[in-house]
Amino acid sequence: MSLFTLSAPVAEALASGAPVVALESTIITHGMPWPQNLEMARKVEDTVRAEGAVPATIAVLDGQLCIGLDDAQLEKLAQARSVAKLSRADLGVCMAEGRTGATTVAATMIAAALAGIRVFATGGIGGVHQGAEQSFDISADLQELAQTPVTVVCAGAKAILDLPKTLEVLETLGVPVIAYGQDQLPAFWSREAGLRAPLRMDSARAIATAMAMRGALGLPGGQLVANPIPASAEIPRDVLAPVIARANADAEQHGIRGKDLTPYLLQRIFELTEGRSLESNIELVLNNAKLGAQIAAEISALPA
Ligand code: PSU
Ligand code: MN
Repeated sequence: MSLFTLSAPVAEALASGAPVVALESTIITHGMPWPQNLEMARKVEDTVRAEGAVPATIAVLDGQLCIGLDDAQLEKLAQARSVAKLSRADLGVCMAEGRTGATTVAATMIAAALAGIRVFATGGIGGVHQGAEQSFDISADLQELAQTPVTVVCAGAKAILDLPKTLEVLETLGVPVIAYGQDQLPAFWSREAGLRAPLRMDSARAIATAMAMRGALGLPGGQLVANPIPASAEIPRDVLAPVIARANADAEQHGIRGKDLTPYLLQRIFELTEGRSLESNIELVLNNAKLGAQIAAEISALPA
């Protein structure tokens, strides 16, 4: 049995050098409630297709690492309960035990790189949590960016994280953090984090070329592209700040930690904003899927 299964459209695109965009599944199972999660997953795939690329949503289904899901598989995953959340540490165990799990940014990067997919679009990455000096809670996503050669398009780090510490760790790990089209670091639901991004680029072609340069230099790892949420969908920082503070306080009070923390915070913010955070979340993921597809097209067009 082969290590992973490519869907027919993904296999075809990879064989012909056509652009492919990897998509994660934890955002479906742990990041959004049913049925908006399925709607989002379908729309993201459609957005990638509309830009002329092939979407490859990644998950482990009954032990098989699947790269590219069909609609029935997407729907089943979106409805499933108690699906495992798979990061680098969990992938092998889930596959060995024949179980089903959703891939985080880290695990999706690993699968994408295995299949030869160079670009991956998502919402937000994991990072350094607030209070990490006590909890040591730093997402494995950051280490993955340092070692796996995939360009990850996100909307910046979630404002539930400690953004200055997240940038410091990424700098230590040698990960390029590139704001797209602006100097400021975007902060997921808000266009600006109040922090300058380490790097800025203004075109998909330049981002594709930078990835190729990294490879040519023999540098391992990927790039993090932070694409600001469209202005029409943004929730301003001052509106969110008290909501995030409240969500973090609730998490602490209820002793939520480890893998459960990010899903808990997202759900709590969804409740506290009466669904507005989810609408923004969906819009920013679609926006990232579009840019991801454009970057994938530029990578396909680079001279071999
Ligand atoms: N951003 C979202 N929803 C999510 C996540 C990010 O809007 O569900 C997920 C991603 O899969 C990311 C993970 O890799 O949260 C990070 O989890 P942790 O902080 O436990 O590493
Ligand atoms: Mn964590």
